[in-house]
Amino acid sequence: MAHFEEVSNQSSRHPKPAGLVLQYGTAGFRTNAKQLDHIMFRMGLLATLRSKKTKATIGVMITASHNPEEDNGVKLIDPMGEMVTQTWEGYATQLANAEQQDLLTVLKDIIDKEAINVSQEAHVFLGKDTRSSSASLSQTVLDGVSALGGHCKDYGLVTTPQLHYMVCCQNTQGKYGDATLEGYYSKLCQAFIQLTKNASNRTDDQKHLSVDGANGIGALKVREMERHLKRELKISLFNDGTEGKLNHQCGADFVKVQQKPPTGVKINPGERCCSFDGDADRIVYYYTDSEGQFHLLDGDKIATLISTFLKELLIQAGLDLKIAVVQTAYANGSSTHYLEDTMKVIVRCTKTGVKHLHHAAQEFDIGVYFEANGHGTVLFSKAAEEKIQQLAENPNISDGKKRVALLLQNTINVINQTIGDAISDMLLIEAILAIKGMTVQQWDAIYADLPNRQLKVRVSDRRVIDTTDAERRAVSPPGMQETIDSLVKKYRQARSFVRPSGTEDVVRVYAEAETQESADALAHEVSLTVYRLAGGVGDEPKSL
Ligand code: G16
Repeated sequence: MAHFEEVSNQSSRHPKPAGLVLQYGTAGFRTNAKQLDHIMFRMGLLATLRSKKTKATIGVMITASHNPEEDNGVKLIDPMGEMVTQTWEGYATQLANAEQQDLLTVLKDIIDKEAINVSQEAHVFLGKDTRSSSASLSQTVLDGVSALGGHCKDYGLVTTPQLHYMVCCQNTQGKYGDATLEGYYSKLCQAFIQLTKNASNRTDDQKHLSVDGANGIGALKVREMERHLKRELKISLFNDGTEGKLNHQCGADFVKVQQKPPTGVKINPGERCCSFDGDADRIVYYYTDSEGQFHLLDGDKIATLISTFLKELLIQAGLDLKIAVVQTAYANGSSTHYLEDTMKVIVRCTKTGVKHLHHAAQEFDIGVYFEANGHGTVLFSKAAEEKIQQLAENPNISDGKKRVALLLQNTINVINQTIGDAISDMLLIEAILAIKGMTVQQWDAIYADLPNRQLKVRVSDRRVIDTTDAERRAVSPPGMQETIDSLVKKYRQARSFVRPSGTEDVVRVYAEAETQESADALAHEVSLTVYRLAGGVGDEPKSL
């Protein structure tokens, strides 16, 4: 086949370093950018095959999100804007690790297994973040796509969720929106403006929000969007990439893990601030009080705010729709208690990674999913959207109900249902706070977080740790879970778990307890356990 000759020729320009093994992890491949050229070429090939198989447009996003600037990565996006399926993640790993001389064999194997018609047309949408390595890596993806005769539309610099959105728009023939940046901004911002019309007399202070762009793509895109907001939201943008380094001492991951404000942001006491991560698919909020104390409103608080708002609207509308919140093991224990006991919503726990949360959320009429790190969105089933639309179009309902139905419709429109989206989440949160006339302090007071601590431990091979029960229990190495259980028993209201990261070469440790001292001590003791039982490298973890 002509295509295979071309693949063979082109792949020799993007050779795989012999012996290098990489896994398609929590969010695609991620490592130092210097090791990724062959991966990009091969993901160009795989995206083209996936497109031929599904007869739909597939997305390829070049980003390493929250990782440091010198890393990069790639994620594949399926036709409805969701993460690629697990079977194809497996193919991605096989293709990535095939030694140079075996590449065609592995490629043909995938074609056979999936019964792909190679002469089928293929379309790929490509996007990249602002990392210095992204430009050349995206050229390599183009080589991969064209080697198999695919067509590629290069969106250039976009946030990860923007590319997910474009793919979904394209494959729904525009029903989800226009597959352009203008289309994205105008859909979200129009919905936001409609929503905030339901808020009375907002002052300039209430319309103001400080945004930490993590020196990444999100900052650029907020700037681009601003004029669509018609001054209904007044953004002070910090860490916009003109000076600082990507994700360095700033951004959602830094703020969440360090539990402190980012550098480079002017924070006035009591004012709402938020941080995006490096590819703008995560968001966390925070403020400092008059005593200078930092208050974080993470993904759990965001899920609570959104699900409370939606539940209230459903009751007012008289709509009987099943709403659930999906979390991971990182969810603060207080949030789970509040959601289950006070709000009486169904709560599900899945493994880390939005693909897992997304699938669990799809089982409900309305699925609100958020990781504690601020990655999340809301999914509405087709049936739920139809019921809401029927209500909005029903001429026999009261003005009050009509208003609620419109609120629900605009809420659906402001949300990017394809994936967690910092820009869309920010607009939704700002709209909810405005409509409810709620301050960030009132939002924060819905429940009090249990003090918690996250740590990282380096080990020689993090795959020695295997987990079960949505990553809440370790099944290997032997003795690890028993030790964690006995450590947890020493503290009140305590919980702890460990899991290998799927984006960084570390083991993550999470602990929560009644006091910060206890959470810190427990996290340290569990870190030592990991270090001793799972082959720690470097110095032993020190106490905090
Ligand atoms: C990615 C995933 C998230 C996950 C995070 C950390 O986020 O999309 O679902 O929570 O990595 O994963 P891990 O603990 O396995 O390293 P991002 O924003 O970096 O793409």
